[in-house]
Amino acid sequence: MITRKHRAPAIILASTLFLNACSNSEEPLDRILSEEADPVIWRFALEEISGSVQDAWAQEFRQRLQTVSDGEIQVEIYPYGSIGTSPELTSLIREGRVQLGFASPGHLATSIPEAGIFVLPFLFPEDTTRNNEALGDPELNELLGEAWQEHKLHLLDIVPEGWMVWTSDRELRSPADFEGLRMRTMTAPLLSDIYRSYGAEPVPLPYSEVYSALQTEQIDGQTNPVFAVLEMKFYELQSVLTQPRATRFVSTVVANEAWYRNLNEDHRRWLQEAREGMPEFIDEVQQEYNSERLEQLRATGAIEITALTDEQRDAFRQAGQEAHGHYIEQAGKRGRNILERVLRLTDDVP
Ligand code: 6CS
Repeated sequence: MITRKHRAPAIILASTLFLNACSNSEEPLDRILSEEADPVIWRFALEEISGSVQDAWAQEFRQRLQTVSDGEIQVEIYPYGSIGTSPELTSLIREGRVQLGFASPGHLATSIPEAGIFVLPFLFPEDTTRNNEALGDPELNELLGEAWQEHKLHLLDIVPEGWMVWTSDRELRSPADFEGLRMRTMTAPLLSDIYRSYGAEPVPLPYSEVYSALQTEQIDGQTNPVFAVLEMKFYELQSVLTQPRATRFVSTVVANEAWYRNLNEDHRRWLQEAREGMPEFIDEVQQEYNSERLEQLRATGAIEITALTDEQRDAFRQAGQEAHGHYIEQAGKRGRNILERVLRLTDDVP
């Protein structure tokens, strides 16, 4: 039986005091970007709350940086809700008011269409090891890095956070089940194209508004990795969790490009050293968070958990195929090169 449940909002987006304080600052930008202070503070903005995969990445990075710099660099972490929505965080990084942070393609592709490659369904290898190899491909990273750079961002790392699942007020086994479903997506237009190709009515919203949109019945479903469904409490308001294994949630760690370029030799080396081994670290964390939290969700008994069969997945694979065309329309020649590179990487694997 499918029922809707109503509870108090899981999070309330905190005020943007910090953001306003920075924007109204009398200090010129070059002072804010200055590295003369002792210890040097690097601000790091998260698109997720404390206890999330992004938080685990940032906490580990802070620790490692402290060690390699012998305490000279301190990282201040701003969890989601403390300074703004994803596009706002990205703007703060572009302006250099925050040096580092996460920028997820599901939002970022609005301004950098090339980033949309990570939201295309059934594209990257299904096998985790092969997927991680593809994400680390130097040619792919170079093409993506150029696009990020044109938008004042330096692409540091690509961080997979686990398979996206659908949560909804109904069973979703075929594109026909999406007919008329108001599906919350991240804000990039390509995601709307994809869910429209399934028959849904896409509703792009910031992450912070998803719980209340479910509560007020403005949306019928949303899509995110399992760990997020638990920590953002979306399961409280949804009846079915479906695992289509169509797309992984992928985010990127970015820096302000000018700040990165002007780092002194030591700082740049420490930044590099602190990130060594991070892909292996975060992959373990995301697997652990997603599998443990799936069991926790099961234990609540609040949401039915199901997975699509290969045959059912094929119907979505076919329906979503036209998104490749939308991606190339939006991301142009470089987008075509990126898509061709990913297809080649996927073909390369036996
Ligand atoms: O759905 C979103 O908007 C967000 N989901 C996650 C898991 N991370 C950040 C992103 O903005």
